[in-house]
Amino acid sequence: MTTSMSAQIATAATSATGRKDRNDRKVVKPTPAELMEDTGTGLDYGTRPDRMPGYLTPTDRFYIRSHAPTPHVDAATWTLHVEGQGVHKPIAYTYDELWKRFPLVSVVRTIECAGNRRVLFGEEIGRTFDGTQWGRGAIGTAEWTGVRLRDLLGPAGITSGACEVMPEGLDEIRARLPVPLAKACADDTLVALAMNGEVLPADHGFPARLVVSGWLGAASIKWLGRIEVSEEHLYVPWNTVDYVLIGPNFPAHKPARGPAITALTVTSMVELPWPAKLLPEPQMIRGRAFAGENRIATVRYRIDDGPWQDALITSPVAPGVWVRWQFSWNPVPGEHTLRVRATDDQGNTQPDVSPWNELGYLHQSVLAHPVRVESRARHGR
Ligand SMILES: Nc1nc2c(c(=O)[nH]1)N[C@H]1C(S)=C(S)[C@@H](COP(=O)(O)O)O[C@H]1N2
Ligand SMILES: [Mo]
Repeated sequence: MTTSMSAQIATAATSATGRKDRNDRKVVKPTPAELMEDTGTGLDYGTRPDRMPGYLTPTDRFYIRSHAPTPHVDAATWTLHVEGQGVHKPIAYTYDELWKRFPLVSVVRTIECAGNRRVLFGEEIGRTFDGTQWGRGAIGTAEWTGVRLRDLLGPAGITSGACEVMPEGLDEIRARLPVPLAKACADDTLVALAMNGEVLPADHGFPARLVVSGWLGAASIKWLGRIEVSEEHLYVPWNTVDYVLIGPNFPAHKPARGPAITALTVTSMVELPWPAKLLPEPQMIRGRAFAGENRIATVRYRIDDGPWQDALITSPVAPGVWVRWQFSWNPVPGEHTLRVRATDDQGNTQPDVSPWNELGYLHQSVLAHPVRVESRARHGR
């Protein structure tokens, strides 16, 4: 895998530049409407929940969430700096060194934006939120290959007082969000160089991105340029004004407007369009459930006012990745409502209403998925 990946490095960089020259798009990969939902920002594209063929999200439809245009980084001259008061000896790595000097690790992990389902959150409470207008598509699962962050920190010598590690992106906004040292040193916190067996695509962070298992997507900083190790808590826009919970239930901690979002909460989705149209015949209904750093324990579903029943979980269950589930249904013609409620191994369960917060984050309510069932003669009209 390594050899073929290195062979692709040149191609990845060239094609990125080529496309940028041809038009003014802010992202590089094609985002066809059959696979991705355009949120209208030119930067953010969701995965269509009904276009997820297997357990992993294929890279061609993996959602993109960027606060600024995809930067074009030349891996040949790029270096990753590890520095800050929390290291004894600052160090810089070249791209080649990252591939060769450290053990390569592959993990399958889900990345989800804290703002996923923001539109549905607005509908739930009868208002709209500012921010990217996400439906259900700001979530995806990939196999990430790279180097453990702790392996990169080691040679710099972490001080005994170090407490936070802050990756910084090379995009226009210099995206950065600190994570506690323990989380930074976890087995599955990676500096990823590849995604689904291919060199990391430009939009997903080429040449290197962080993958922080179970945390809000914003922690998985793309286009890494610098990693700061600190001996004190760092305040940056993303943990004081942007990715914080603001509202009556969430006390502000100055200078932060509210508690910073860390691990994600338990959620689920049905792999059908919204609203869905089905034929009145026996069929398998499939979906996903995700519980951040926890494991999914059960997934239950309910059709209209019927009983809650167990769906069958058909994939491995682990922290930091979604599960796939299914149940069979032979629907009768008419309008139906499908509800799914996932519960994690800590006893957290999807509520009927999500705690309101000004920026519309962490929507996790049981969704009332509208389904119309029509006979073949009327279907498709
Ligand atoms: N440098 C940088 N990293 C970033 C972002 C960004 O705008 N700049 N967006 C973050 C957010 S909010 C999310 S949800 C994830 C999305 O990752 P993806 O685009 O690969 O799906 O990247 C995170 N990493
Ligand atoms: Mo995000």
